[in-house]
Amino acid sequence: MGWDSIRRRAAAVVSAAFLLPVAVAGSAQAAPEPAAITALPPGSPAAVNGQLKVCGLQLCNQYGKPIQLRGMSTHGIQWYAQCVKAASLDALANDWKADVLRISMYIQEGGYETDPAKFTGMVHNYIEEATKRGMYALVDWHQLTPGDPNYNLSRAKTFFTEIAKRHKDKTNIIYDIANEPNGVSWAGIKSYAEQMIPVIRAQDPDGVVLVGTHGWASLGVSDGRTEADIVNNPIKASNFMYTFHFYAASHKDEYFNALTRAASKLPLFVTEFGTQTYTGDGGNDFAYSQKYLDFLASKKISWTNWNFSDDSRSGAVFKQGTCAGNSFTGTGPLKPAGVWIRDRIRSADNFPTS
Ligand code: IDC
Repeated sequence: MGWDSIRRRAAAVVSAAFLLPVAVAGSAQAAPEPAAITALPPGSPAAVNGQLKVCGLQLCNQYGKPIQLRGMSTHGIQWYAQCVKAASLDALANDWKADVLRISMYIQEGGYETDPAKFTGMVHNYIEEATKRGMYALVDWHQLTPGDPNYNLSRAKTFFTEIAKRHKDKTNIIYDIANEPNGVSWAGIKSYAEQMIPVIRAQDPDGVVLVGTHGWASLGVSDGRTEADIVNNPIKASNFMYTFHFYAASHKDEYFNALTRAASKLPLFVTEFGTQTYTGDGGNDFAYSQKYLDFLASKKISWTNWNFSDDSRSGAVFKQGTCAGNSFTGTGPLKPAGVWIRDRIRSADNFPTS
């Protein structure tokens, strides 16, 4: 079923129920929290699918049906906030027909640690902007260097408590607590996840949580390990998924085969991939990328592509300079990787409602 017919069918199920009583103007309450929950546009991906839940190995919608979400990841918001604005998000939702926006907030490299209040505020805002446009908001704790997520544990607790507390009544938030763990064992990541998941659940009991796997979210392959580390020692929690990342010009059969084996054993979400090398640059391998995407479609494994910016690299979908203006629709502003990925995000969704 196409997105447009879903839009028509679901139009009646308007989410007026999302509106909460508006705070009394001039009340003494200092809390700057929004008075009302932003409504999801009827018929949009997030309105149709509603609150997600991990069921078995799948990501299921509010009707308990497995679905695949497809969308884009921002670049680091400390560098490319200029690419995440009204016109570009309108294009992502309406022209690209994306289901999900991954909000990539680095912790180091000039990110969250330098100004927690500022970055938390940016993420709050992007969540509202995604919500207004009917997309899921995937909040990415983009730890990378250092690679051990335990290094940022207390920061992560503070950040996710604030995010989950503010947005717990929304149905379109997904929490990614570790982008790409590296230089850390699977046991170390598991320990981190088992501390973080309850922190989020204390605020938002039904939000889906994602956890990066060892070896830069390679299911361990980049460390010379395999998914067996996880299968033999899974995270003790519910309603979460493991993440897998690939860059198709670098990561061929060994990675692909690990993915295919893991897909029959672990709930997976591909929160990052590129059609080029792991530098996010270089030539595109669209043939191998298609092999990955065909497999992900066959298993209804959700994905977000890296990245929605105009940096100089081949994996940034927009031509350099695009983000200074307001023209984001169509293929005109896109590099080759952008043209390719837009087509694959635009193709019809399949969101069963009964
Ligand atoms: C890259 C950015 C680049 C930045 C670099 C270092 O494109 O501008 O200087 O990070 O932080 C990942 C990471 C992601 C990388 C991306 C491409 O999650 O942060 O972005 N990549 O190298 N894992 C594999 C590839």
